[in-house]
Amino acid sequence: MYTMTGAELTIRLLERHGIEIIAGIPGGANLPLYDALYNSEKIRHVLARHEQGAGFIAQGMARVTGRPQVCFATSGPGATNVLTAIADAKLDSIPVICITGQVPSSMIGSDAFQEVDTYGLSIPITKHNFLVRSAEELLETIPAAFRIASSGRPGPVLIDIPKDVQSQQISFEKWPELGVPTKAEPPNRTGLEQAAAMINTAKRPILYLGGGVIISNAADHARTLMEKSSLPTTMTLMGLGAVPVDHGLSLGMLGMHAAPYTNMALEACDLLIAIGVRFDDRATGKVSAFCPNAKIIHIDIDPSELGKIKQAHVGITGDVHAVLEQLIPMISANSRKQWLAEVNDLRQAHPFLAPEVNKANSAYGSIRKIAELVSDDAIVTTDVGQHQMRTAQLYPFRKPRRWLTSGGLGTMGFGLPAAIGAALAEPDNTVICFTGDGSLMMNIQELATAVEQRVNIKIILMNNNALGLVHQQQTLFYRQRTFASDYESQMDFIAIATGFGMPSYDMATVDGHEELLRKALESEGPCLIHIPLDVNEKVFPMVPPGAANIDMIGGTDNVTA
Ligand SMILES: Cc1ncc(C[n+]2csc(CCOP(=O)(O)OP(=O)(O)O)c2C)c(N)n1
Ligand SMILES: [Mg+2]
Repeated sequence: MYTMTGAELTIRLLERHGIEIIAGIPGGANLPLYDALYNSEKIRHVLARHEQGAGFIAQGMARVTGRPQVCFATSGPGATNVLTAIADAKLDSIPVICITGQVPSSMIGSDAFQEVDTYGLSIPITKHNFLVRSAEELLETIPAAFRIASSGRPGPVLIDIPKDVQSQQISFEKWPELGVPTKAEPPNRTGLEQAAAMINTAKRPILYLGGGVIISNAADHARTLMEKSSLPTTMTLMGLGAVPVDHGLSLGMLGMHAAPYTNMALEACDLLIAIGVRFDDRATGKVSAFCPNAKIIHIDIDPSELGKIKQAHVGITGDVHAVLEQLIPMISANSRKQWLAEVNDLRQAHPFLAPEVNKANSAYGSIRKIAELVSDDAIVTTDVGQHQMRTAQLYPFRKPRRWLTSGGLGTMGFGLPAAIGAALAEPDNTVICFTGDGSLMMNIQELATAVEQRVNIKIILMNNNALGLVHQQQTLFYRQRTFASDYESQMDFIAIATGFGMPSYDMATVDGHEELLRKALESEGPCLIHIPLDVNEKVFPMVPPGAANIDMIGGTDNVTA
C-alpha cells in the first residue's frame, strides 16, 4: 500500500516514465508539485525565465531524444504563456507533456485569481488534454499522457491539475503500467504491392521525405529505398537529414526556397513517392501545379493526412519504419541511368548558388564554415526568418534528429530555448543556434537559463537589425513599401550578452572571422557570435506566396557565387 499526495504521485509517475529533466516556472497553483519535485532524486528542474521558454526547452529535448518530455507552468498567465510552444509541438508532431497547475476545484469557474480555462484554451492545439478531478485519476492520466504523446503521430498533451488535487492524499495498492507507444496497424498488403509496382515501372520517380521519416526512426530505411531504386530524393524542411543532403541522389529541400533544379525535377517527375509528409504549402507551392505529371504514392501514419491536400493514387496508412521494411524487398534494383542523367543536367544548369559563401562573415559563409568546423553529430537549431531559410538551404545535414526548427508554426523565439533543451539532452555535444535579431529578442530572457545551466550552445546571431524575411516580402511583393520591418534603434547584443553573463564574439569589431568562429566553437559553455548583415540581402530563390514552385524568382541570375 502506497500513500502520498497527488503532487508526489505525479512526480513519482514522471520518474517511472524516465523523465530526468523538467523545465518550468512555479507559481501559486503548482506549488504542491514543486514541493514534491524538491524531494526528487531522479528529476532535475531547469528554471526557465518564461513559460514559452520552458515549453521549447522540453521540445528541444523531445526532438533530439524522440521521447516525450515534460514542462511545468502555473495557472493563468503561466498556462497562457506556454500555449505557443504547445501549438508549435502540435504542428510539428512533437511529444511534449505540459503539466499546468489550476486553481482549486471548488473555485473553477469563479474568476479566481490566476484562473483561466486552460483545458478549453488548449483543446485545438493539443493532441489530447486532461482536467484532472481527483488524485486517483492521476494513476491513469499520467501513463495515458505518455502513451498518447508518443503513439502513432506524436503530439503534445496537456494535463491541468487543480491545486486541491495536487494536495489530496490517496492510498493505492500498486503502480500502474507505464504508458508506452501502441503499435500501429500493419500496412495494407495490396497497397504495398501497388506501390512497389508503380515504383518499379516508373521512369522518372522522386522520393519526397518529410519529418515523419525522422520521427519514425526510418532514416536508414529511407536511404536503402533511395539507393536500391536510385531515386532522386527531396526533403521537406522538417525532413532534412532523413538522408544526407549531400548524397549524390539528394535534391535537397523542395518548395519555397529550394534550389531551382529541385523544383524543376519535381515538375518533370512521373511518380512522387511521398513519405511522412503532409503536402504543406511551403513545400508544394500552388497545389494544383505541384508535380503536374506525377502519380502519387502517399505513406503516412496519420490517415487524416491521406487525401487532405492532394489525392494519392495509392495511399498507405502505417508507421513509416514498418511500411518501408515491408516495401524495400518488393523493390527491384534499378540504376535509372537516363532519369539520373536528366536530373544531373538540371542540377548543372540550375544550381543553388549561395552568395559570398567563401566569406566567413557573410550569412551563407558563416553557415558553411561552421558546418566544416563541427561534426555531423552537432545539433543545429534555428529561429524563423531569412537565417532559418539560409541554414535549411546550405547546412549539410547528414543525420536525423540533428536539425531542430519550427516548421509548421514558424515560431520566432524557438531557437534559443530549443537549443538549451537539445544541449540538456546531449550535454557532451555541440549545439549551434542560428538566430536573427528579431527572433532572439522574442525569448532573449533564456540567455539567463543558458548561462545558469552552462549548456554548450553557440548562438550565431545574424543581425540585420530588421525583420529580414518580412522586409524581403515587402520589397518583392508590396512594391518596396517596407514598413514596420526595420528596427529604428540598434541593440548592443554584445552588451546584452555580457549583462546575462555570456561570453561573446563580435565580427563587427574583430578581423580574422574564421579564427573567431574556430575560437568560439572551441570555447566551453554558451556564447554568442555576432554577425552584422545588410538588410537588403535576400534569400533566393523564392516562390511568391500562392505561386507554383516552378515560378520561383531570383534563381540563378541575380546572385553571384
Ligand atoms: C512569433 C512570430 N511573430 C511574427 C512572425 C512573422 N515573421 C516571420 S519571419 C519574421 C522576421 C524574423 O526576423 P529575424 O528573426 O531578425 O530574422 P531575419 O529574417 O532577419 O533573418 C517575422 C516577423 C513569426 N514568424 N513569428
Ligand atoms: Mg533580422
